[in-house]
Amino acid sequence: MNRTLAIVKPDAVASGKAGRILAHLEEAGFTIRALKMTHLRETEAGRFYAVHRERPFYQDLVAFMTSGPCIPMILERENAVAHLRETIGATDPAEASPGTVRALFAENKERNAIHASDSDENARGEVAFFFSDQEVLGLEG
Ligand code: 3AN
Repeated sequence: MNRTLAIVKPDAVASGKAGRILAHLEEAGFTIRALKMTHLRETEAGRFYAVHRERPFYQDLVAFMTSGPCIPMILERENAVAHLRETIGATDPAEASPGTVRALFAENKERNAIHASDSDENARGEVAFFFSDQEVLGLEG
């Protein structure tokens, strides 16, 4: 078993899709091990998406991610990172496979309902971004 980080993004929270997305993730075999609702500040969203700083969509992405509350969570299942990427679908919902979270719930390439870590290393960093050592250690039981 291993873990990854997902975020239900502000578009999905604002349009009342968070519950359906969580149900979809559970039906895909993920266990929700930790979850919170938070409203990112500009500096936090900028830090989270620092790898995209030079991209033309960066300012809009930061504005979107700070536009309302989002729901970061730690998800567990075997091969968690790869399975979650498969479960959420392509960045652009128009290209996402039928039945994926983005095909079902995303509005467009930017307002695309959900984030998922893209490697084990990034998953560890992103878990640490949103959850304290105490919250994560508490999971070890
Ligand atoms: P993914 O979320 O599928 O890993 P990334 O890491 O390439 O995609 O992009 C991070 C986020 O930046 C996306 N979830 C999306 O919200 C936004 N984004 C990516 N590409 C574009 C684009 N061409 N136009 C607008 N927003 C984009």
